[in-house]
Amino acid sequence: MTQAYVALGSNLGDPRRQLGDAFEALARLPQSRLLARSRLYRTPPWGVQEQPPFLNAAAKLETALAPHDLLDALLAIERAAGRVRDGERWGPRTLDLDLLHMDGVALHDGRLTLPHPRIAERAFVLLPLNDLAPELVLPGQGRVADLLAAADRAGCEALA
Ligand code: 5RU
Ligand code: CA
Ligand code: CA
Repeated sequence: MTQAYVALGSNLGDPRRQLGDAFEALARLPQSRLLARSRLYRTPPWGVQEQPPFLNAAAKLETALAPHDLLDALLAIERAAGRVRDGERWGPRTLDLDLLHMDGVALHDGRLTLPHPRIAERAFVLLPLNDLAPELVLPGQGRVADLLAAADRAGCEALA
């Protein structure tokens, strides 16, 4: 079994409900257990700024799935949430699930890079990940709590 961390994001439809449903879907993944869920954060949109604010969160799983099988399962959860991929790369979405890290795994291919290469620069990933694993060291990037301390979290807030 491997511990895995997944980022959740939504800024279309009913983001709070979609993240709640996504946590339930993660809890039902085969050969896996949902160990912890972060708080929800409201965050300003990065990348393309003319879109609604996001809700972001993170999940900690224990899984026997191989990385690409877990990725396929996450994409299936996105599709079940009504995610439409219309070619706009950074556009608004009902649900985005990103595999951030799996303990002991480093890989890079056309579908997946682990650890996710852009965690260090994204407060909307670091804030929820810090709820789950402040001491986690991401190879090549650093310790989550240190990365968060250096990140620009302007406009980000935890929901009650
Ligand atoms: C460029 C820079 C593109 C940073 C992207 C989310 C990026 C987002 C999200 C917030 C995107 C990828 N902004 N922008 N939360 N995803 N707040 O989940 F992240 S598009
Ligand atoms: Ca993403
Ligand atoms: Ca994604």
